[in-house]
Amino acid sequence: MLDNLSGLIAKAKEGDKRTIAVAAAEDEFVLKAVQDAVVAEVMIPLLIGDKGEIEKIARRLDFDLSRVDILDNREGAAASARIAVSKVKIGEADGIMKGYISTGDLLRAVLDKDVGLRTGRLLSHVALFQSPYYHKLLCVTDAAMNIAPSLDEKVQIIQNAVLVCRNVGIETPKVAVAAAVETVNQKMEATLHAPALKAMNREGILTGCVVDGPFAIDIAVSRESALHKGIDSPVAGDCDVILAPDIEAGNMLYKALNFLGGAVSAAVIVGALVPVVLTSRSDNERSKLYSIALAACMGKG
Ligand code: COD
Repeated sequence: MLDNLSGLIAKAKEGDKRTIAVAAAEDEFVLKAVQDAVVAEVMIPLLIGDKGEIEKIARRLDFDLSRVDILDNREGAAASARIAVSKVKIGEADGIMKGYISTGDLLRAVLDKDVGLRTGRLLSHVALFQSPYYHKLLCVTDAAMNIAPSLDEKVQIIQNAVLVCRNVGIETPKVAVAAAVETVNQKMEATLHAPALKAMNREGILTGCVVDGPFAIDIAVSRESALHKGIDSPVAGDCDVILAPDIEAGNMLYKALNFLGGAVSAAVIVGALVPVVLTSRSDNERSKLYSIALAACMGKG
């Protein structure tokens, strides 16, 4: 089991290195992250976008592109995303990374009914955190894709998180269904979803994990707080996964951990044919590298 995110780098280096297609690579922050990933030897980049711009930025970064494949595209970012998707389809790329393109436009190319990378499963965002205030890696989902997931979508979001957890050696993750309170309140949907998810888990419909909740975040991550409130659950204070009620809560938790909680993270979208990396400008350099490494080691034993 990985106890810190730097282990992702070692894992990504094992065996064959994965090729990641960078859609609309003509962006300084993105190319810096790609350069770090190349130096760390975690992946092989395939840069798609305006070649002249990419080369100009690379010179500024002192990034040697002599051994990097670049696919010149001057038809705009959405076209670069379609090319990235097509490269996966023909087996020339094992992952996709977001460049200078909106998240929505990139995801729409991935979700395209005819030429996209759908598998029939729900796509969701899974983030792993290493926080100085928690005793192990912590997964948060979904901070960036599913806006207001239904109960059925939450089942699939948990299943995707279980997949990512297994990839880093957490075999049976403990999943806390996060809410504002620990009791059912008809006006708070998360508190209605929690007992339903818990029941599905108990009945063997939702497998590979232990689900409990609703839990406020303090109960999910602090045994002391849980005991203080009289909650005795194997998940309380020791959860591996926090299931956010919706994208706003998930995104705020993601940003709060990174900006206020001293955490580093690694995040990917899973559920498509290949993982998709959505590093944003505001992610720190380490987190960008870890996200690329996570995408590059998904499915490696
Ligand atoms: N998994 C699988 N299929 C999906 C998913 C999913 N998570 N989401 C949509 N689809 C399918 C639908 O079934 C449908 O067939 C098609 O894709 C289009 O779905 P719509 O109508 O919901 O598509 P859009 O274009 O309105 O929205 C899809 C987005 C992924 C763009 C949307 O969910 C979105 O904007 N998510 C938030 C992205 C974001 O802004 N993140 C910000 C933080 S980085």
